[in-house]
Amino acid sequence: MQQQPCILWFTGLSGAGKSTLANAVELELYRRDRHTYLLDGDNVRHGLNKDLGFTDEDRIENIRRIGETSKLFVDAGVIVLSAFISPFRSDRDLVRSLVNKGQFIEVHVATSLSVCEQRDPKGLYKKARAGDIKNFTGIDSPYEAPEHPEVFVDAGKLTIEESIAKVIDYLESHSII
Ligand code: GGZ
Repeated sequence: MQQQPCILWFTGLSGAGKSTLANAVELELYRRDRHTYLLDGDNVRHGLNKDLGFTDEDRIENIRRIGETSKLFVDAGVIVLSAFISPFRSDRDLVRSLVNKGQFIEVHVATSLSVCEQRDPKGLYKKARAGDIKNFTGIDSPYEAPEHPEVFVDAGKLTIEESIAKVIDYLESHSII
């Protein structure tokens, strides 16, 4: 079995579909007997990073730790799927610099703010608009979109199958799987 370890880094707004897509891609890789590990808010912000909030400073530290953790998995030969808003370009570039060229694959889950806000599965946008949550990405905290992501997915327009296929096609065409 061919497998090159790498970091699949899913970035995008809250509600864009990052975790959904990362989970679906992981399932597809599992079906193909690939060795993966998925990092997202559910297993990181409640544990390793439970001391961090959503100020710019805390987000920077959040992504730094996740980047270092992702690198450890890459050292172990794993395909890591990391799904975080990661709003700042410089932080994503820092993670890119931790691994070898070609091992950091930025997947921009580029669902528009209006679609994310309509979905609002946890009611967080509503609270942010009302001022009950401060520093909410896209409302009163910035999101710096990737300029040259390896994979661009408009999850507001594509089906989940089409979105999975875009990521898998990239991995196959770059001989990662
Ligand atoms: C953005 C917030 C905030 C604020 C709580 N801004 O949709 P969710 O709920 O499940 O995903 C969001 C998650 C973002 O955590 P990340 O670790 O990915 O953020 S970052 O990369 O910017 O460090 C959202 C919830 O946490 N959440 N408050 N103010 N998202």
